[in-house]
Parts: sequence; structure tokens; C-alpha cells
Amino acid sequence: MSSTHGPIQSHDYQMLIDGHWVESHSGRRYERHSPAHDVLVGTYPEADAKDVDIAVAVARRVFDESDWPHTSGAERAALLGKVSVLIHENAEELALIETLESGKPLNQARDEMGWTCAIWDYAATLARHLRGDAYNNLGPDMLGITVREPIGVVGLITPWNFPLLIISQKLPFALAAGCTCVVKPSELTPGTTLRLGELLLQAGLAPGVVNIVTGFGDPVGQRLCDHHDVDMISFTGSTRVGKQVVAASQGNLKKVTLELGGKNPQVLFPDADLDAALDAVVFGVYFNMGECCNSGSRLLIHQDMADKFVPRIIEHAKRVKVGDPLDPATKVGALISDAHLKKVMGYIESGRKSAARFRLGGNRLITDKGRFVEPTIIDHVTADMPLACEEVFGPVLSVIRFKDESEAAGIVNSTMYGLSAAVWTRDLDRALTMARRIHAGTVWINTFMSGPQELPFGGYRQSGLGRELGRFAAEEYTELKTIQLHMGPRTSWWAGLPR
Ligand code: TXE
Repeated sequence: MSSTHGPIQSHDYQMLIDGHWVESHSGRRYERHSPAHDVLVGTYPEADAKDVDIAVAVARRVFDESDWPHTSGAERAALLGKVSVLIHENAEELALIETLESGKPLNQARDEMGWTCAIWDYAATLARHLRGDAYNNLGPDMLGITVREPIGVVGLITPWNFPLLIISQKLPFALAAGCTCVVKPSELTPGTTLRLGELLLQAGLAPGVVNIVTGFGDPVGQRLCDHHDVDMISFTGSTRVGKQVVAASQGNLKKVTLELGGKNPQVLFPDADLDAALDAVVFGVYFNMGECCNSGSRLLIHQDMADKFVPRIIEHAKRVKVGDPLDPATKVGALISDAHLKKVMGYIESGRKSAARFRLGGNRLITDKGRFVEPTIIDHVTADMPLACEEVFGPVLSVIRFKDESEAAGIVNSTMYGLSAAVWTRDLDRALTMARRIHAGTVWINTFMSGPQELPFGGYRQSGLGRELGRFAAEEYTELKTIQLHMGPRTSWWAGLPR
């Protein structure tokens, strides 16, 4: 098949274990077809538990026996910086792989490459600043020191919606800390993670520090989570699987960090800059086809403005071009898979059976290939409906009306999630009061989904555990050790006891 971008080519990948590109031990492979074009775009080794065991054994040996965990922060920073340069140099190829495997617009994938480089650069700065502390206030004969040590072997499990960006929210920080890693990308989108493996070796990373195993959630991800030689799992994906990861971690009480789903509201008051809010509402819900943990899938709008403002949103949303992700004008590409399309359409159908009103879209686009859903706006959704409290992960906006701040805060906090939210108002008191009442890891005021690397990211409640990015991001991958130094004669245990 050919497209506006030329013929689409498939690539046969191998997995990375101990610096070698290998097949799975069974020799089995699986295929990926572009969800937008229905053509073969990649084949990959289909690993199982035995392949995971081999990769973990390598990561364990390299952590326990090699120099890697003891390299200086400066050396690790230099390596991370080189990787950033290599991602930049290969950005066009990486963006194309992402688009073909995921269905996301190519122009957006190109932007993501820039954001990815910025994360690797930021992690490089943290590598040089990881440090402990000293306690000089423990009395004349005692000095206390704390040191940060890499936690050990880390399993990194990633989803399909932002394959390279999400592994880059984990891997450079684990490397900054001196860990060794076994990476398991989503079975749907492993291409850029495997290409990243090549770039890591090209940048000079020692064999076995990063190993990449391709295959399905169970057995590959499951085995990684069960494994007693893995010291930590960092997982991004569904809340359902996040809970399985926590359950599996009990075997050896490994550390777990989780970045899970969200049902993120944008709360709109009449005094807001409405032009800015309009753009952010449409961007917030349709960006990456709505397949985004931060997707602004709920619009909470003040009842006094709803009847006038919702039609403006509809007009704006009608301009969002849906279709071939290789077309530079496309803003909404294909959904990731048939199963996911079914899930999204299921939520849309649940809306049709309710008292909610469809204002835009609500259908699968009729195309001869691919899986596309119209930008959809459903009005008069109420807080009890699945459309108001469950993660649709598609281009579907649920509009909920509220009468005052208290009611808005109650609706915002009424789901099991707590990832992010936005508040739109020019009233500073109202903005800060709302920001403090909202149970979410990030609250944007008068903007949406902006994420500088300096700011931590993660969820309250069932949206996750722990934080990514920010100045503590590398510390997540460390243990804190206390060292106590005693000076001079030590008081004997026997002193003062009757003889
Ligand atoms: O996620 P899964 P899926 C949400 C979104 C979406 C839903 C399902 O609502 O519709 O999750 O998506 C691996 N042990 N998010 O099915 O299954 C799997 O192979 C260990 C939100 O893709 O959670 C993949 O690598 N790992 C999210 C990763 O987990 C297992 C992004 C995520 O897959 C496993 C994606 C197991 N037992 C979906 N089973 C976000 N936070 O952005 C699967 N995996």
C-alpha cells in the first residue's frame, strides 16, 4: 500500500538481551498491522516467561557484578545526553514507526520526539545531582550519612498510546540512578522501544544494562512482575492491570510505581478567557484520539453559560480532521485496535441508551480500511453515568453542567480516578480554592496538558502510585542507605549492668 508518505514498509525486529539482538527461545513471532491502513508494519519475537527469566538473569548479573551501578553521575549524564542527540537525529524514522504502529497523526508523533529528547536531557541533569545527606547534629561521637543507591533490577512496562514518550518517562531516570532494566513495551507498539535499544548501544551503553523483551502482557509482563530477582516495577497502563502488578509484587515485596487511567475534568466558569478555553477543551479531548491518560474527557460547564458555549465547542470540533495519520492535516488518526474500538463504541452506545443528548458525532467513520471514530460530544451527561466516571480512551467529550463551585468540586471528585484537572476562571480566589479542593496529581489553571519536565506527574487514588518527572524522578529508582560513624570510645553494653 502507498500513502501520502510513500510505500509503507514492514520491519522484522528482534529483542535485545545482553547486548545481542535475539529471537524468542521458542522461535515464535507475531505481527502488527497499522490500525489506520491495515497493512503489515512489523513482526516481533513473541517471548514467554523463559525469555523473561533469561533477561532478568542478565540484568541481575550486570547489576550485581559489573561497574555500571558504580559509574559516576557525570558519565551517566553524558550517556543520556548522547541518547537525546541520537533520538533527535533519528526523529523522522521514529515518528513514522510510532504512527504506523499506533495510528496517531505523524505531525503529532514528530512533536513527541522533541518532547522525548527534552526528557532525556532533563534526566541527564538529575544524574549529576543524585546525592544523600549528612547529619552533624547527633552528638560529639556520632556522624550520620545517608547515601542514595540504585534500587537494582527494574522492570519497565509500557502501553501503546505514547510508546517512546512513556518509556522515556522511566528509562533515563532508572539509568540516571544506576539501575539495570528489563523493558516490556506494549505488544501493539514495540518498534520505537526496540529502535531506542539500538540507539542506547550506539551511545555506548554497556551490554545487559538495558534488555528489551517483546510479547504479550501475560506471560511477559506478568512474569516480570512475579520475578523475585526484580527489585522494582514501573508500570503505565490500565488501572485493572495496575492492580495485578501490585498483587504480583507481593512475592518479594518489590517496589511498584504506577501511572494509570484518568477521567480528567476541565471545569469552565463564565468569567474565563473563553477563546482559550474553547481551544483547550477541543485539544484536550481529541489529542491522540483521546487515547491519553490525561485526556480531558469531562467538560464541567457552569449552567449559566452552557447553552451558549456548547454550540461554539461543536463548531470548533467540526474542524478537527479525522483520517489518514500520514496526512499532515489530520488531527485525529485511527484507534489502536478492534478491541479498543469496540470498547469506545460500547461507551457511545451506553450514552444513546441514557438521557444524555448527542450533539456531535457518535459514529464509526465508514472507511475501507482502518478504525476511525468521529469526534463526539455528548451533552447533559450526569455524574452517575459510565460516560461521566469511566475512562473511555476515545474521542468522546462528556458535557456535565453544574450550578456552583461546591457542586463542581463534588462532581470532579466523584470518580475513582485522580490524575489531572483544569480550572478555567479569571478569579484568583476561585481558581486556587478549586485547585485545593480537587483530588488530582495535577491541576492546571487556565491551560491544559502542558507538562514541563521539572514538574512531577502522577495520580491520586486509582490513577497511580508514585510520581514521574520532576526533581525526584531519579530518586524513585534508588534506595536510601543510612551510614553511622562512631568516633572515640564506645559505651559498652555491659557498662552499668550488675556483675
Ligand atoms: O492496557 P494494559 P490496554 C487504559 C485505557 C485503555 C485500557 C486498556 O482505558 O482502554 O487501559 O488498555 C501489559 N502483567 N490505558 O489493554 O492491558 C501490556 O502488555 C503485567 C491507560 O493496552 O494495562 C502493556 O505492555 N503487564 C494507560 C501494558 O501492560 C501486563 C495507557 C499496558 O496494557 C499484564 C494504556 C499483566 N498481567 C491504556 N497484562 C495510561 N495510563 O496512559 C497486560 N500487561
